[in-house]
Amino acid sequence: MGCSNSTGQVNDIQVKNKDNLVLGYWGLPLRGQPLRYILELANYPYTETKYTLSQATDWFGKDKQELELDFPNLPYLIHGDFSITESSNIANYLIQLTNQQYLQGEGQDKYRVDNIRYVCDELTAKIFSSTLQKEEEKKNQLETQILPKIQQLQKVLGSQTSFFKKLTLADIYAYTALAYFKKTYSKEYQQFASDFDPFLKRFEEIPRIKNYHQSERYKKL
Ligand SMILES: N[C@@H](CCC(=O)N[C@@H](CS)C(=O)NCC(=O)O)C(=O)O
Repeated sequence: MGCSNSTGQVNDIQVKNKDNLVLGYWGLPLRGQPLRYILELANYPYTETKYTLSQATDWFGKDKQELELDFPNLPYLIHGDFSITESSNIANYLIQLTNQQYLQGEGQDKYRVDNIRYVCDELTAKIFSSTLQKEEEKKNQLETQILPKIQQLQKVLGSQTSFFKKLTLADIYAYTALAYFKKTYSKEYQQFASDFDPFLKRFEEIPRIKNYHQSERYKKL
């Protein structure tokens, strides 16, 4: 049975007016970014705890123990007296909370959406880990792990500006991965620009995404 919550939406998550939603993650895009986009697309109020690499002890030496999460990790979500980790789990919770089930796609497309979602989640993590490597290993990871996935995405996207007819999680996760790839490997990105630039642009032009990208919430990342 559904219930009305403080934002007037109807779903089966009981939300009390005073429940503040807190997203904890590094002050970086990466695994936290799709979660922010889901919240921004719904215009759902949330606050963030952004940890910095220079003050990583705020997480590792303090909150990781003190927040009493069952499985302490970043990102985490705290919603009133409810808390969870695992980024995909958090994404699913936020979709339900904000009534944006359309983002998951319909019928068999749901599984194709998730296919792109999980490939892109891993791709984002691989791009990040490659940046921590020395030059030779970085090049090796780029060629063997990153570029093949980028090429596969290019083939699946084709000449479209979104992966499905409507906006889905596939676009959110692919945008996160491709924008990060463009920033990190701008030279290598050029060969894909004619296909991916229109895709990136379309996502950036969604009014709530545009507002978010211009806001302090995004700029402070
Ligand atoms: N499977 C987890 C992986 C989480 C993860 O690897 N978190 C990294 C950042 S992306 C981290 O720094 N975790 C903090 C920690 O290990 O305490 C998820 O999807 O949330």
